Amino acid sequence: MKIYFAGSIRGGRVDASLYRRMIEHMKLMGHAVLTEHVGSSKLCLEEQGRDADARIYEQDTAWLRESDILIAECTCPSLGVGYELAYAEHRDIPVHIFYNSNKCQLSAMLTGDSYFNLHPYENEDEIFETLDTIFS
Ligand code: 6K6
Repeated sequence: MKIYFAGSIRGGRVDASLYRRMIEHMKLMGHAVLTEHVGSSKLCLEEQGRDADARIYEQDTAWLRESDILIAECTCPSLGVGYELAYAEHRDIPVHIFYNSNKCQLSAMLTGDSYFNLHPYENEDEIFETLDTIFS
């Protein structure tokens, strides 16, 4: 499957290493993760100006349109990830949202939308078990 992985970038990188572990897990299952860079420790976080940011937007929305599924880690709030979730719903792309229920209160705009598959977790092992179930 082609997977779009969404995680916070300018919203904060506190969970970047978790994103990388989730991406690696999905790749080991034999899937293509189109957005591997979301787990990178070397991302540029500053605004790049309208033209450069437009290229990011065009590339990411193109990847999203060709994806079979969106996997999002939403513990760290991100406007960009919220946008991607709504974009995927609009195009009937299945969406799975992971969040640490001990660390955050997810927005009611996500928990209140029955389109989204919600996966609250308390420890990291639960994430990988759930990913195995989603892709089995
Ligand atoms: C690349 C080149 C220059 O700067 C960059 C880094 N920026 C981004 N690169 C790729 N995707 C991005 C970038 N910034 C945001 N996104 C997309 O939005 C990703 O797919 C994330 O899931 C989401 C994060 O949004 P914010 O609001 O936390 O940045």
